Amino acid sequence: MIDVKEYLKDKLAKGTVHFTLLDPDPAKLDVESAKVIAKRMQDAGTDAFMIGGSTGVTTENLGAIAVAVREATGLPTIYFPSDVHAISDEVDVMLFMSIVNSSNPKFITHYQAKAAPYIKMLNIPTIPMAYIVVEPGMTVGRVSEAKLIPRDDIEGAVGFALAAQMMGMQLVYLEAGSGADRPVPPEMIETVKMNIDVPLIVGGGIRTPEAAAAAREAGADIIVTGTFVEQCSDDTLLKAVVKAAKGI
Ligand code: 1GP
Repeated sequence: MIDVKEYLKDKLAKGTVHFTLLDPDPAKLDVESAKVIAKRMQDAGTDAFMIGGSTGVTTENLGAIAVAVREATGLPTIYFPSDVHAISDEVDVMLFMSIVNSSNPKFITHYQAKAAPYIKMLNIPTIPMAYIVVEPGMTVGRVSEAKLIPRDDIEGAVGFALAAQMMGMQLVYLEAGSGADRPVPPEMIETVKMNIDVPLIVGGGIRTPEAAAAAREAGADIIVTGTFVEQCSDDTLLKAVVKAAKGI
């Protein structure tokens, strides 16, 4: 298994990192397509694969996609959890996340308390991460009962990010929601980044080289693309988005 913390430290020291998000819900992705997409994304220059989705994730489909990605690329597999019942030791690391602006304590600490003993038993490495859902929030905003951060409430986003860092979170994720029509505003990324010391992940609605470059220039350390990767069959465009995200 890859030591993802070390891998990331190394990559982040060299510049902005790109993560490909794969949704293991079999209604959206099968194992064979996952191998093909993973290889294409590796060729496009992606650094790692996040695996997760808001619905339909099970231990079995999560594990199967992690194995497929590992076999196809050898790149890190990172579980981006959604369901306390779906936990697989086939991933290299799990983002142990709290949806810090949820209005339901289940998503802040209660599900985590249910999952933690099981994660310990399986000996899965974890990285503590604060997940902050910004408008429009999409499915994850709805499912997690997030009190969405308005797009112009930069101070609100900074408050959550800083509080999370003070609580010991090692990553902060600003999420506009998968498939969002607008990504997180660059001004919000910039101000949050200025206020925290831990790496900042940004995702949701990034599907053009311009949007990826804007997130990187605003200060995102890690840029995530999911929907775009699922939908784009143009390898040149895939490469252009990854390059813009990484600034290469
Ligand atoms: C969702 O931020 C990720 O959690 C990716 O969003 O699917 O819009 O790229 P997209």
